[in-house]
Amino acid sequence: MADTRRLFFALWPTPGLRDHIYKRCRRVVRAAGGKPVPANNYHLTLAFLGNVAAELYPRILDAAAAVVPPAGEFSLDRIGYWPKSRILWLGTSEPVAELARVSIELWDRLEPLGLSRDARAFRAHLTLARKVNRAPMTAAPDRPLRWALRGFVLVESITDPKGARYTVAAAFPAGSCPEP
Ligand code: 2AM
Repeated sequence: MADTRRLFFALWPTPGLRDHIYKRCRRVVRAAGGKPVPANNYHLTLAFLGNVAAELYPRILDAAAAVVPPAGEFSLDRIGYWPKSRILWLGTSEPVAELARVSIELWDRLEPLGLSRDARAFRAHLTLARKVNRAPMTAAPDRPLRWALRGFVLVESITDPKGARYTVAAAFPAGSCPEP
């Protein structure tokens, strides 16, 4: 089989934010009855690449380094459920333009490498649980969670018998772009 890597770009919470997400959502996650995502795996996907040829990896890094990383902050203030994918998620009540911008810019630079843009419109969400069969009992976390944007990361997903294992392969911090 060709040498491939399963990759996606994401926001990765700090340990402090990750703990707050876990604590403020655990009641609703427990009540939802699905398969909770382990807190160590929490992330907000910006662009899912899937399995890509390993030889593309250096060009993917270069493409990402040319994107202006997200800055500012936004609030995770909404819990939702997508029945089709059976996902319970934590997200935002309003679209976050800054995140949509980064997702679009990433794809603008990845497409020329032969990677396919997700046909669906970007919707910022952090998956809390999978295989969920019922809508959540509440539409908000115990309190909104503020996410201070400090850049984004490239994550490699390694599938082992216990489920997906995510490794941060590269970071693109805010403030790392060369001056024009
Ligand atoms: P999800 O949380 O809504 O499932 C790693 O799999 C990350 O990439 C997940 O956050 C997942 O979103 C996202 N993703 C987007 N498109 C995907 C796809 N076609 N297959 C698997 N994961 C996908």
